[in-house]
Amino acid sequence: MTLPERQLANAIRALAMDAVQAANSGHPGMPMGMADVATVLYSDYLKFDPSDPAWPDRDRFVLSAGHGSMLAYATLHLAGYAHPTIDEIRAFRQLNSPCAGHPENFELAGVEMTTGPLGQGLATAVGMAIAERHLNAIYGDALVDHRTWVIAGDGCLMEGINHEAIGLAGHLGLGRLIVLWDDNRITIDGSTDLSTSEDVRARYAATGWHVESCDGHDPADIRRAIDAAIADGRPSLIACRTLIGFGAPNKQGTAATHGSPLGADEIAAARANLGWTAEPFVIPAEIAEAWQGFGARGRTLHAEWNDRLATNGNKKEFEDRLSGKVAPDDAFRAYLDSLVAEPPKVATRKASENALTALTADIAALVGGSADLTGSNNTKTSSTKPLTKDDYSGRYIYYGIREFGMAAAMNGMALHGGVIPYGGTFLVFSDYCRGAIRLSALQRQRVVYVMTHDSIGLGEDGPTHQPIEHLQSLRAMPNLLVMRPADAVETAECWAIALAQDSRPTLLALTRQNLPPLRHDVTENLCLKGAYRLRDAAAARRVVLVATGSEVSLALDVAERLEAAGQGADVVSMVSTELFDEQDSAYRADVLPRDALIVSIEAGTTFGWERYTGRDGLRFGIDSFGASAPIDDLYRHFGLTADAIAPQILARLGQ
Ligand SMILES: Cc1ncc(C[n+]2csc(CCOP(=O)(O)OP(=O)(O)O)c2C)c(N)n1
Ligand SMILES: [Mg+2]
Repeated sequence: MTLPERQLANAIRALAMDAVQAANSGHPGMPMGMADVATVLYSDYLKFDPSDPAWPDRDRFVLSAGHGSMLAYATLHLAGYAHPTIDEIRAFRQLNSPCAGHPENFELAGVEMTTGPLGQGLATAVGMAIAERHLNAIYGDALVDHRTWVIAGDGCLMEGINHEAIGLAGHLGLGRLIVLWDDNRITIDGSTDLSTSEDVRARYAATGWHVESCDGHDPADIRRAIDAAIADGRPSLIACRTLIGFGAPNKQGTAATHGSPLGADEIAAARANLGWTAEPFVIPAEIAEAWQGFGARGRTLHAEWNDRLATNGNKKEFEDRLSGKVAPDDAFRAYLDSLVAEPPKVATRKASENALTALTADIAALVGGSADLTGSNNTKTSSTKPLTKDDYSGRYIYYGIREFGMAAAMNGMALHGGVIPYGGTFLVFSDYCRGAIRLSALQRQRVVYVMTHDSIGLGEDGPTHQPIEHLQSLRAMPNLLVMRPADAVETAECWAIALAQDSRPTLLALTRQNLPPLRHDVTENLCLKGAYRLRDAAAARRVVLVATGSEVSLALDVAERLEAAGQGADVVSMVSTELFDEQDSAYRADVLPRDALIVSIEAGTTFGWERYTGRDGLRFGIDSFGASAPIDDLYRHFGLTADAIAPQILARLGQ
């Protein structure tokens, strides 16, 4: 490496060393090891414009090895983005600095996604690459023509999700996805020899990837490998052999550089070794200037792109599409009206398909899929043709049995923009997606999870397939909207609400079994309030029955029994606890009055329902694993029948 180019990379190394030292926390090793690769990427390949980090046709760069966050902060700063400033880098990992411990998409423009949970960055990048090809197929090279770059470490490649992600990417032939693997043979515990003997290159090759290797400290060799990756039609893995902590004379190549400051002595030695004489947090002018010059290429490309957009016949449609704003149209209204005209007795999974049929016909941005349960999740409609290697314009993705990979890919599509992803599996397998659902919520992305077979109501498949703790555990997740509709009208309303979200994901919990129609008025989307009174007590109100989904009709039966015994009972459909909690206290007190016995009914854990019933209320649910049997036997077995519930309530009322 010529001195100047090495010095450009040393700017990343110096900022990483100094920021981690100042914070007394963080990971200097990875940014120091990958500094040369990152410098080549920014100088010659990455398409970016620091003056407009949201330019739709920019390349996407994902730092999957999120612990090396200082690499992202250093490169953004050096390349001339407005943020982070040097003061923000000085405040690395401190409260209110956008330079958080790990990169966060909502803190800094230019950080494409939140990374840190190893493996998910790469898997999310697969979704970005899918979105790029999809939009390219619709709008052409003139408007959409960019790459997705990933820096991933040994950990990202070891995680199980890596298998799902690269399998999907290989199958879909995502040739514009290039992964730069920080092949440093070190993880936290020490040498990778401790834990793996895998031939990673062979695994990627077997999955349909193009594989290259290079010396990660030799710019010419890095360029050769990247050029080969670009030339190949398959997704590419480039194994960049690096020394973790490169430049720190006594610690490089060891796990000691991974996750703690180098210390003043080692930093001084590294500065001497690298020929870096500037003070901490000072970038010499000629180096700053050279880095800022890297953006010139992107600025020119951006200007040319602007010209193409201005004269493009699809300009308005493209801009509308990218804005992400959608509103259900007349066809959806007509569908809602049809539910009143002819109330259907359907499973909510089927009701979801019916709503989607209207919505996907109208909203081109909706791209669906399922983790091999298409016929069970009812996620495919006649408007959504398969998205394949040969036809990226399709809108339905056969994710295969890759729940986590699907969820991460959906995050990538949402983050990319221009696509509103939804995808299905059984609710019980939300556990398999959980890490990515959490990142949908944390990253504030509109992803819709279509989770069917939402209780023991699925019947004979038994306890492995029957969710128990899932609904409540998902409700415990911040910024995730969990919705469990009770009939076809509520299901349609939930879809409208999910699509109207601009900063959170929605999880729809849907039944396998048919449910009777309960709502006969669609003038107002009542689900928006989270919970509402579906039935008013006839006799003086003593009880409020709060139920969700399939148990709302059960609650209505219970109410009949109570009324027959002279005890007035409201029935509340609690579609979404999150939306209900957002209502004002007067509304909440009206729906759940203090002077009534509050009773919850949900075919899942009772854990947490005290939140609404109070300690003195009653909670009906299932606090064990389910069982294998026909549905009616199961509801009887678990005491979820009007026969079983009504007497207990009457007893509590002293009747
Ligand atoms: C899912 C997940 N598990 C564990 C961790 C904690 N962790 C952070 S970095 C790391 C080691 C990663 O090794 P590697 O990717 O090789 O990074 P390097 O040490 O080479 O920088 C671990 C276990 C994490 N961030 N995410
Ligand atoms: Mg490593």
